[in-house]
Amino acid sequence: MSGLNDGATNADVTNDSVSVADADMPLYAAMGMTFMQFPAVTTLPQCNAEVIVSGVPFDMATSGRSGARFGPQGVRQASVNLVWEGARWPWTFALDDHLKVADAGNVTFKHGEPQTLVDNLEAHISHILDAGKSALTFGGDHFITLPILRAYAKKHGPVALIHFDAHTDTYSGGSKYDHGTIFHHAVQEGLVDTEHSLQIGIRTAYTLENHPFEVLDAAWVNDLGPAATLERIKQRVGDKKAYVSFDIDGLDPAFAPGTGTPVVAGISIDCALKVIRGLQGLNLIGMDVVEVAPAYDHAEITSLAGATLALEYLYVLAANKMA
Ligand SMILES: [Mn+2]
Repeated sequence: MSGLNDGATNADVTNDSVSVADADMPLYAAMGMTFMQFPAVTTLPQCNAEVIVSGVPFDMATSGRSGARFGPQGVRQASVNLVWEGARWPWTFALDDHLKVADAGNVTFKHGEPQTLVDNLEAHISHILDAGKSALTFGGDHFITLPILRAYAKKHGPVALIHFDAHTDTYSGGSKYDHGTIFHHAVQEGLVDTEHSLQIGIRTAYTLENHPFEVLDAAWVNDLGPAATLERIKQRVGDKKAYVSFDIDGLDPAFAPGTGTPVVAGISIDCALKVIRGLQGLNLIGMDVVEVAPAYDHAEITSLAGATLALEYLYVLAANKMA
């Protein structure tokens, strides 16, 4: 063990996955544990995992309360509660028997230079996709979905988007690094196949005229329930390649208080899990869970919800493979 004054610096300390204190790495970027205790990986093309988990500890695009940079670690920490169950209820098989998943740690960037996050994240996701794998990514604020979608569109063409959120994130004020404008830019850049995309759980103002997405607002979902919601999703998405973006503030603050811009009267975690579980049979190619901000959380409610939604998605991928 190095003493304090022997010339060693933190930059010399490494573990299997990341350099703990790379000069360009923001504080808190180092990974403490993996999601669901999946193996940690560094060399993506050589690893045999089919799904690569990544964290993006970035919240410089947040308009409200910051703190989503701690989301990846919050979700990974809460996932410990889910590891013991060999076959997650109500699934009848163990995930590990049917889907190989690994955790690649956190995407890093240069502090104060948001464009380096944009570049590094798109390159990282492209690296995963070019290796024939798919991505499950934990934010970070919702801005991270834009570079991810750029990588996905480059590989797969415009994707059908299944977007859970309290906000449409289609605001067009022109701001570039902004978690409220990402789907405006994604549409402008042709990353999303809007004819086959939906936004679910919306309960804040947006421009109704020429809105590019079908919206299932929170009141509609709460009144009609998960079965009707799934019917609309399946009809809209069809057999298109579909990407799921889950802003945790789509859930009601009772189920997800730990987030930057909470809005009351959202959907329940029970409803959201039933909807994710019901996506079985769709051509799912990726997912992110964003806006978990553990500093505003209580008893890991929000982190656990995020971890559980992501795990449910992995079971759906496994079930799709088995079908
Ligand atoms: Mn959002």
